[in-house]
Amino acid sequence: MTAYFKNIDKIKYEGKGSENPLAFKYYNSDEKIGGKTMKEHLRFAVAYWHTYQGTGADPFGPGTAVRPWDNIQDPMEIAKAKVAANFELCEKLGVPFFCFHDRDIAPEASTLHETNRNLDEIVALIKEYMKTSEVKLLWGTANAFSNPRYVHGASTSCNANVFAYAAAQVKKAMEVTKELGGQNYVFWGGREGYETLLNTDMKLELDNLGRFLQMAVDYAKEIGFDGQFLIEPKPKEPTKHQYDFDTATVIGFLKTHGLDKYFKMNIEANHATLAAHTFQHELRVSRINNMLGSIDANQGDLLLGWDTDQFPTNIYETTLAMYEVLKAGGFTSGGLNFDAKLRRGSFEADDLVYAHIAGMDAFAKGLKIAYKIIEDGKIDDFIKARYASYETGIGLDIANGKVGFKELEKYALENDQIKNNSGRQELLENILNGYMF
Ligand code: XLS
Ligand code: CA
Ligand code: CA
Repeated sequence: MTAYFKNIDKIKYEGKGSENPLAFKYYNSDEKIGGKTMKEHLRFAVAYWHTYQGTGADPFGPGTAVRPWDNIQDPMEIAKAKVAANFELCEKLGVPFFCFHDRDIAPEASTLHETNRNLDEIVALIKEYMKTSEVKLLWGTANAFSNPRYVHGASTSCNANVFAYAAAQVKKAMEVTKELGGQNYVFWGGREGYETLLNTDMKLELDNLGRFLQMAVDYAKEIGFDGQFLIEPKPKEPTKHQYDFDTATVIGFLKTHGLDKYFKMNIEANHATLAAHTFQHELRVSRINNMLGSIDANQGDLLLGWDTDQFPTNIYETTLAMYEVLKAGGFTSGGLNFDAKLRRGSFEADDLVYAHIAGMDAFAKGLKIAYKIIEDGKIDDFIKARYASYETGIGLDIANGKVGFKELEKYALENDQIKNNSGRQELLENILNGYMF
């Protein structure tokens, strides 16, 4: 069998002191943290699109990536090489899952019929690999945004034929995800948004998006797909106004359309940044609504206003993310998918390995610190004490819905000399630093 990552052996855990760049310093898959192994906690996944489709092209120049399948011409043979490369990479990294868009794994042909045939052929090949490999599919999705037919969106297009085409594509992508044992199915609203209201019927577009998602729910029931449906919020890019702006917007939309019980969130760090939220904020909003499903583990650049999709290396971010995941009770069907791409200057195939090691170590370290923060309880105790006024007396009555404005006016007239306590933000930031270093 051809090896695509020839210079790479299986990546092992060597611990913090190791100077081997091809070893984990923190990710020790079998190490137990609070009763679960790191592998079970973190559920890493490789993202097919950036890892095998990414070329490093940008608006100023073509791709720079040098890849082992560069000398293959036939698109289907390239697709097959990428399947082999995917299983090899996941196994060498010890990454238990991968994720894909339909068009990442098989090339689009000139008719939908032929495109589906290409997909079936590659899915059969992936199934063959899965017979002998432990690598599984975390989630599948449909790319209903790249092809020019989606210029005005997919389910929110002004053109009903495009709505129908997108439905056919998502139907097939769901079938394929089921066939490969995918544990989730993701909806990211590619071009579901608008550029200007001068040409947009916003109400119709949003209603159509709701109808489309309802059709997906109905079809999942019909075929017995029991994976979790996930929605991935993003505020802008590619359209100026994306309908799935952020978690709060998406939850409101799902509730309006009676769909909230069928969906959880797939939170991407870089999308949180674009929405002017922190990654932790998006995870917290999901968690308190019991909708934290999965994570697209990357990071953005605070100095740039676009989706840089960098590999996650910021330990503060990974720590606070894992704090939310642990507080949510851990992942069930979800995981940490590296929706991240190499910088254009990191063009060698081996850079894919270094990048994943960096991301895996950053989340492993984050997990350990987050676990310590929760176990130690200083921060949680502080928060609990800060809201203690709601545990007795008038606060408890407010929380239990026992009082209204009249009772509260009576209380306030008798208790109008207010005393507040400090929020102690700097103290808490220093306590966090104490856990970090
Ligand atoms: C794009 C999104 C996309 C989704 C899957 O910004 O991150 O890649 O994760 O369609
Ligand atoms: Ca993503
Ligand atoms: Ca992104």
